[in-house]
Amino acid sequence: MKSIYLATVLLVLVSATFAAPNPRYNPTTREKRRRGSSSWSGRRSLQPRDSCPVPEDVAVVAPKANPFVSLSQDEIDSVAMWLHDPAQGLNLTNTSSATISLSDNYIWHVDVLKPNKSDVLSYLDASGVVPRYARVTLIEGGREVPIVGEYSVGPLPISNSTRKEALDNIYNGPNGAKLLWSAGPVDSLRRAAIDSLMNATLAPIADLTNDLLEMAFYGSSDSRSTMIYFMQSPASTDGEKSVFWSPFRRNGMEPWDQPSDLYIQFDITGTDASQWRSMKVVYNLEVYDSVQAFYSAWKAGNVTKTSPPATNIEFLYKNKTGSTRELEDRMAPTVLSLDGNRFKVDKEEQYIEYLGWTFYMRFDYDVGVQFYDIRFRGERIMYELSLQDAIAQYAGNNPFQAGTAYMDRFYGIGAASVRLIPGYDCPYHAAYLNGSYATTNQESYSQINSICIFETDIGTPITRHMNPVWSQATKGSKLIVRMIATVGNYDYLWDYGFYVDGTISVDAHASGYIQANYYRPDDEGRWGPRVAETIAGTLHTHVMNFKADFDLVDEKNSLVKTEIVVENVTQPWFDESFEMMRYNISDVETEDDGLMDLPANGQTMFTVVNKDHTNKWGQPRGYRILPGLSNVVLASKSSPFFRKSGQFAKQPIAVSRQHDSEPASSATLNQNVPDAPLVEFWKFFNGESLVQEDLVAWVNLGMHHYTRSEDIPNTLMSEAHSNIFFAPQNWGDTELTKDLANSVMMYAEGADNEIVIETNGVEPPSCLNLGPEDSLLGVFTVSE
Ligand SMILES: [Cu+2]
Repeated sequence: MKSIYLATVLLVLVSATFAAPNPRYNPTTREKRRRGSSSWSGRRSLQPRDSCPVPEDVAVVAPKANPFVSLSQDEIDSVAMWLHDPAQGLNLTNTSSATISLSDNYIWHVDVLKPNKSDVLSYLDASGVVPRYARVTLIEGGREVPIVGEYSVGPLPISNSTRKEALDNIYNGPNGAKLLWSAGPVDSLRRAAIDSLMNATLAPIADLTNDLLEMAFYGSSDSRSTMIYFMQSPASTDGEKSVFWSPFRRNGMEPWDQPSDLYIQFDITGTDASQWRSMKVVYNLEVYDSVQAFYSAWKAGNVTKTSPPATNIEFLYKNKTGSTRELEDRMAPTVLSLDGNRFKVDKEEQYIEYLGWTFYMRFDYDVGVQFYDIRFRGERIMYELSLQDAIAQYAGNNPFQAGTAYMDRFYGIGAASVRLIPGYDCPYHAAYLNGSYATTNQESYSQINSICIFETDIGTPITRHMNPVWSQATKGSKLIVRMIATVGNYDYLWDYGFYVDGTISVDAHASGYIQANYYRPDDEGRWGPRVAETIAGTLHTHVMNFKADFDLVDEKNSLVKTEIVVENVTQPWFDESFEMMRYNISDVETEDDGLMDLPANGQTMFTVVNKDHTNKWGQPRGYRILPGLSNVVLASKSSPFFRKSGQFAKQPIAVSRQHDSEPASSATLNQNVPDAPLVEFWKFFNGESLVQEDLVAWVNLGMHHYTRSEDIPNTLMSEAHSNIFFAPQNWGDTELTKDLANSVMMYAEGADNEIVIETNGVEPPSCLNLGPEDSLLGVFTVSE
C-alpha cells in the first residue's frame, strides 16, 4: 500500500521564548505536543522519516438496502425477452437483425424506472416494499403513425402480473409518453441513413468543398473524408417534421473548433429515407435554394471563397508548453485527511455517513448521480436532490448556432460520466464509487470510479471570534461528492457539498472545448470575440436545473418570502421622518406564485419551513434557498428552440407541490420537441396550495458564457462556475457547530491570567510536520 511520507519534525515548543503569562495546555493535548523533537529543520524535509497512513474507507452498513439499484443484466434480458414475446403483440425486430430497417419496431433503451416517492418513503420509514419496474423506450417505426414511446414494464421480476403501460402518468405534454418518430433519438440505424444522405449530398460536390473549404466528405467511414458533419439540436419542433441545419467541420481532433463557413439544411422526416433530402445552403452568409443552385453558382464563378478552417490546430492542444514558472516544479497544495477519513461509505448500497449527515445515492443514464433521504442529525432535510437537465442555448450569425439549444439529458449525462483522475479531478485519497446504469445497447454497465467522495477544508474557519478575554475558532469542513461528465465538447463538474453546519451546496463548473463560430470580421464580435485564426467564441448560456425535494422534518412544508422593503418612518425619538428598511414576510400561498425571479440586490430571502415544528424560539424550522454565484437563466424566454421544452430554465427558482406524477422538470426525449415536449414544466404550476404541503424547489445554476481567448484550448473552471446553497434558517435553536471538537478556545484563567488552550483532544497527527508559525502558543494573550 502506498503511503505518503512526511517529515516527523513536530511542533516545536518554544515556550521559553514567550513571556508570561505562562501558557499551559490541558493534559490531553500537552502530552501529545511534548513528544516533539527539539529543533525545526526547515520548511521542506527532503528526508522523510515517517509517514501518514492512507486513510482507509471506514465501513458502515446502510440501515436499509438501497431502493434505487440499476437493472442487472438478467433483468434487462428478461424484460427484452418479454417484450419480444409475440404474446405482447409489439412486433419487435431484434436490433442485431441484419435486415432491420427504420420502419421496424425495436427497443432503444431498457432502464430502471425511478420508484415513486410514496413507495420509497413507506419503505424507508416503515416496512413497505418498493415495486420494481423497467422504463422502456421503444422506437416504433412500424406503426401507422411512427412514434418513440416510453413505457413501464413490471412489476419485476417478470411474472404473470407483469404489464406494459405507457408512462403517461409522468408526462404532461400533448402526446403523453411519446413523440412522433422524426423527433426521436439518432440511434446507429438512423445515423447510418443520415450518413448516406450526407454522402449523397456532399460526395458529388467534392470539387466544390475541396475548393472552398479545402476538405470533402464521402461518408463517415470513408478514409478520404476530411470533413465531418453535425446535426442541429433541436432537429424538429413537434416531430411532424425533422428539418435541421448541419455545419461542416474539419475531421480530426475537437472538430467543434474547426468549423467552416458552410451550412446545409436537411429534411429527414419520416421512416422512408429515400424521401430525405437536402434543402437550403448558406455559405458566406449567401443563401442558396438548393445544393444544386449553390454548385451552379460556384461553377459560374459567382461564389466568393472565405478562409477554410485553419489546418494548423496547435491551438487546440493542451500539452504543457513554455518554461515552468518558478517553484511550480513543486506539487500543488492538496487536501489530505491525515488523521483518517471522517466519512463512511457503504459502497454496495451507495450510502454515506459524514459527521451527522446520512444519505443514499442513485445513478442513471440520464443524469448520473442523485441523492435521496438526506438527513442531518437524524432529521430528514430533503427526500431528493438531483440534476434534471443541463442545457445550453447558442447564438450566432449562422443558421446552425442560431438554432442550437442542447438538452444534454437527451445524450445521457450519466452515460457521459467519466472515470475520475486521482490527484487531479479529485484529491489524493478520495473514495470512489462506480456509476451503474443500463446502456442503449441493453447492457448493464458500470462506469468505474465516476463518483469521488472526499472531505475538504472550506477554506475558512466556520466560526471565529476574539475578544479581550478569549479567542475562538472552529474548523470549517464539508464532504464533497463529485461527478464529471464529458458530453461531447464540454466537461461538466458537479459538486454536492455537505457542510458541518448543516448547509448543503451544489456547485457546477464547466471546462472542455467551446463550440466555436466560424470567424467573420463583419460580425464585429456581436456573438463573441475572435479567439483563433478562423474561429470566434459563441455567445451561449448554460442552465442546469436541480430538483430539491425538501422534507423538513416531514413532508408538510411551506414557502416563505422575506422581502426587504424600504419605507419612510416617523418615530418619536427622531425629529424627522427617515427611510429605513424592514422585512415584509409572506407565504407563497399557491403554485400560481411558484415561478419566482430573484429581486435585485438580493432583497428577498426564500425559505422552506415547517410551520408545525418550531425551534426553541418559536420560529418555524427552515432552510433557506440561497442563490450563490451566477444563478443565471435563459436570456430568451420565447425562443422557438426552447419554447415549451426548456421552461424549467426560465426562472431561477420555482416551487411546486410534489407529485409522483411530476418526478422531473425535463425529459430525456424533450430535446427535439420544443413545441410538444413530454414534460411541460409550467403545467406543474396549476394553483395548488403551497402551505404545509410536500414542496419541491426547482433551482437553476448557470453561466452566460462570455467566451474569450482564454477559452482556448479549454474553458476555465475558475470562472465557469455557478453554485447555490441550502442553509439552515432557524432550523436549530442555535448554530449547529457548537459540538465540533475541531475547535480551539483560548482564554485566561486565574489571578495570573494563565492562558488555557483548549483543543478538545484533537491534535494534528504526529506525521504532520508543523513549523513554529503553527504553534498556538502566544497567539492569545491578555494585557496585564
Ligand atoms: Cu460554455
